[in-house]
Amino acid sequence: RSHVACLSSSKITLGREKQTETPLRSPVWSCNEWDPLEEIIVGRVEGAHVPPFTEEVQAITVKRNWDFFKYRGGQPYPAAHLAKAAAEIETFCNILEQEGVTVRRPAIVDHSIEYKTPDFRSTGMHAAMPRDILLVIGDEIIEAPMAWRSRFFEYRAYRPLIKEYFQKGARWTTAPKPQMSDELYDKNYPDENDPNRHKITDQAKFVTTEFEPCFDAADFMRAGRDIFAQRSQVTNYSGIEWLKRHLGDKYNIHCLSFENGNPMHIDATLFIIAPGVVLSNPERTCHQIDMFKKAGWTVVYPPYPVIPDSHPLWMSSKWLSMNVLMLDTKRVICDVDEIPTVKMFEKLGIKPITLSIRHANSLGGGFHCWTTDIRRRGKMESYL
Ligand code: DAV
Repeated sequence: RSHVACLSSSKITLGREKQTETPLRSPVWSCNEWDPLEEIIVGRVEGAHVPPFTEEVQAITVKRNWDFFKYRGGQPYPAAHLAKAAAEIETFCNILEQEGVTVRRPAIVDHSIEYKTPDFRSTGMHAAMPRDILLVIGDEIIEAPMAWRSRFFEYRAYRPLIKEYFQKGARWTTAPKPQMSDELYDKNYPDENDPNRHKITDQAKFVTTEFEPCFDAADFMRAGRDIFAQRSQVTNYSGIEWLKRHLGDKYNIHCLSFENGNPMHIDATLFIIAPGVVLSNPERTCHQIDMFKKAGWTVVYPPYPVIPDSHPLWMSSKWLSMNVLMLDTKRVICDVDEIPTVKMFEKLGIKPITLSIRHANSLGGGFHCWTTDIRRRGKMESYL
C-alpha cells in the first residue's frame, strides 16, 4: 500500500472528499507476547557504549562489575566482545527471516556524543534493546520516557522506522519526557551488595523517586487487555499511572510485585507464553500469583539458568534464560545452551528454535529484550 492510499483511507479528508469510516490498516499491530509473529525490530550492537556510572546505573550493578563501569563509562564496550555479539545478532535475524518473520533494524547512531540539558549531562548507551523503549499496544507505538540519563535520547535510533510506521497508519505516542534532574534519583540508595537491599525493595523503595513519571517499556508484559506491570528501579508508580490513564478503561493494568532485590524489566521474572500460561521465576516469588491461579491459568516455574559465572553479564542476572521470544504458541526462540529450559519447552509441546547470543546477552538482554514486536496476527482480547 502506498502512503497516499493510506492517507486517503484515513479520516483526514481533503477538500470535498467524503469522510470515510474505513479503518486504516496499521502496519503495527501486536496485542500480546504469543500471537503469530509477522514483523519485528531487532536491536543493534553497532555503536554500543558503556553508560556513565551514575547512581541509577550503580543501583542495578553488581559490585564485581563496578570497575568495568567506572573505567569504561562513556567508552565503547570491548571491541572483540561486540564483534562476537554482532555476529550472533546477525544469525538471530537470519533465523527469524527463515521462520517467515520480517526483520527491521534501528539506525546506526553515534551514542558517544555528550549531551547537556538544563538538568543533566550524559553520553548515550545503545539501540540494542528495543523492548526497553518501545511498547506496542494494538496499533499504537509508545516511546517510553526511560529513567536513565544515558537513555534519554535512545528513541532517535528508532525514529526512521517509527516515522515510516506512522506514515503507513500506526498511532505514535511519546510519553512525557522526564527532566531527569537530581530529584528523580535517590543518591543514598543502597547498592546491590547491601544485605538489607531485599527489605528495601520489599518496602517499595527504589533508586528512582516519584518526582515525575518514568518507565521502561520492558516493565510491562502484555496479554491483550490485561497488562502486567512492576514498580522497578526504572519504572515508578506515576509512570505506571500515566500509562493506565493513557490507555483508558479498555485496559487493565495489573501492578505486580515480586521477591526481588533488584527489579528492572519484568521479562526475566514473569513471562506469558500462551493464553493462560505464565512462566514465573522460581527465585522471584510473585506476590499476586494466586490471581493467575484463580483465573485458571497454568503457572510454570522454569528451571534455573545454567550460564557459567565466568561469562560477563554487565547489566542483568542469569535469568535471561527465560527471556525468550515466542514466534507463536508452538515455536519459541531460546538459548541453545540453556538445556533445562529447552527441555521445559519441549515438554510443554512448544518447539524450541535454538541459538546462542551469549555475547549479546552481556549487554543486558535476551531474545525478548533484543526485539520488539511490530506485528502479530490476532485480536485484542481479555484473558483474565
Ligand atoms: O531480571 O536480570 C533482565 C532483563 C533486562 N532487560 C533481570 C533483567
